[in-house]
Amino acid sequence: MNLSKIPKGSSPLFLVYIFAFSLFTRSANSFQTIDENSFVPGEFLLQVKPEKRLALQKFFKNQKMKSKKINESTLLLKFNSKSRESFQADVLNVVTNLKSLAGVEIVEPNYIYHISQAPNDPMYSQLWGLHNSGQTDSSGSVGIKGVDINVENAWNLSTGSKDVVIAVIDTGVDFKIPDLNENAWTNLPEAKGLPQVDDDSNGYIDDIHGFNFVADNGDATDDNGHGSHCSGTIGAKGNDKYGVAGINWDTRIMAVKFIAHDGTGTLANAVKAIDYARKNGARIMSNSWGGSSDSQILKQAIEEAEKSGILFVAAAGNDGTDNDKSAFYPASYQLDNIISVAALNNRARLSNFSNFGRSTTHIAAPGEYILSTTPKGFETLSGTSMATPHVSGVAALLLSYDPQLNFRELKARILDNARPLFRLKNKISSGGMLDAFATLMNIKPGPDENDPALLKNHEASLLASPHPYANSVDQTFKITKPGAKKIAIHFARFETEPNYDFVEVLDANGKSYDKMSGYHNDQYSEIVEGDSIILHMTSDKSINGYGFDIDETLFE
Ligand SMILES: [Ca+2]
Ligand SMILES: [Ca+2]
Ligand SMILES: [Ca+2]
Ligand SMILES: [Ca+2]
Repeated sequence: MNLSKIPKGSSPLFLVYIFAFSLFTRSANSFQTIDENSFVPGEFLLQVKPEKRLALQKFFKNQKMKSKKINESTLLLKFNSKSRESFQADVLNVVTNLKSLAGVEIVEPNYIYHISQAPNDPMYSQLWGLHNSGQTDSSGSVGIKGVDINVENAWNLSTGSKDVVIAVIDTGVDFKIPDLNENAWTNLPEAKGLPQVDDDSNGYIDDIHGFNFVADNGDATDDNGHGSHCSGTIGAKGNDKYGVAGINWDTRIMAVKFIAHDGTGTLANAVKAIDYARKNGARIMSNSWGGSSDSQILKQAIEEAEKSGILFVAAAGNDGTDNDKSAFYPASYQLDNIISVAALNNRARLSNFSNFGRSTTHIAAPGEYILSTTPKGFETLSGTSMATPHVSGVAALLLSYDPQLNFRELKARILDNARPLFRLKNKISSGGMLDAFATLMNIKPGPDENDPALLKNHEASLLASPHPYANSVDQTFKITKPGAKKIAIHFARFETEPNYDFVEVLDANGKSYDKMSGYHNDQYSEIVEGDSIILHMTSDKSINGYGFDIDETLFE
């Protein structure tokens, strides 16, 4: 069964069904190489016609096989130890033979199911982006359970593969870091070759794990920390009882350094870096960098990568601005192979610093207080730089699971199966956050249950702040729907000076639900408990924006 053909928009129940079914069919397709840990050796479950059960049990007894009744129509069949060996040798034959018996309807190995696979890396519990248990991040923000990329379920399908080469185009990678060491891409002719000799004649001397375009040599060791941090999210060795786990426990990371120690890189070196990764076998490029300069030459280098079938994942930028209005490159180039990534915090909100753009920014991923590997040890960093390797990592994981996919399919699988978050509606083209399991399964997650649009009653409502609002405003607005249990509003327009002028959302008891600032046109407020929603507007002493217009009240 081809998983990519599962219809979209399936209900959660359907999802569970398909998951179980796919476990069976994937195993069935590979009986000869089936992992012996995936079923109990020598055991089969038989679904039989109830009226034939006793006769079959008698038959098995005569054959010196033990059978046990599970229910009226199900038998557990156990081979003795001798026949277990032949069973291991050819499971498919055994299944065929058992199926041919009169009264036997279904034969399956006695499969072993696992709890969602969590790795044993000691710092794993701090990685809220991979598993949000409601833990507090290093800023003290208490996370919302489940606001993560749902990778533990995906790890039941794949934990990565050494067949996938992913280029981290950045400050280099320090492969002396124990969690990164095993997952380095290695150019074998150079690794076994001679110093100062281009052993593989690819035009680059001593490019053992990648290339350094700052120093123009084969040593792409990270002298900043940024590239190693991104690499840890993509592919820190997982389940090794050490440090952190990456999205891919196994992968091959190509270190392509064009950004110097000070965190800056030139266009000339960016182009060389992209060309290098393209010519040397990368399938995915992870790019946690950018700027406002629109370069046709840079765009062409990425177009060449597209022609070679390479997915180019790029950070949306950290200015807190709308990329639809002021572009950020390379994320904003309109190319089919680019995914532009915004940053999310552990409470399902777009990071204040994250750029967005309803047409030019594609998906959000964890980007605040992300723990990962650096040459100095484990460090917590924030930025769309940290969100980007989550998406690149899931692209690599998907490629390990389904190696036939081309870059268009990789991109579509990731974006079409983003998990909807109402705060991302009208801000990010997919309207959602990265979901690794949904991406691998190709099943679209259901709607955001916190979405105010799902409240039963919608009523036109006209309420506005002064336009523009004044300096040092301290004003309260209130909307009441008597008898309502929950209430929310829709802002047709919301523009305040980012991080200086605020609109706090409260209930009648003064409980705070949100403190909004910046640009939230065509956005809902939080859902507030009770029949009243209160908006408390405050501004500082300079630079005042439009304010807000409310056009709808929602309640039930
Ligand atoms: Ca070489
Ligand atoms: Ca060499
Ligand atoms: Ca580890
Ligand atoms: Ca202001």
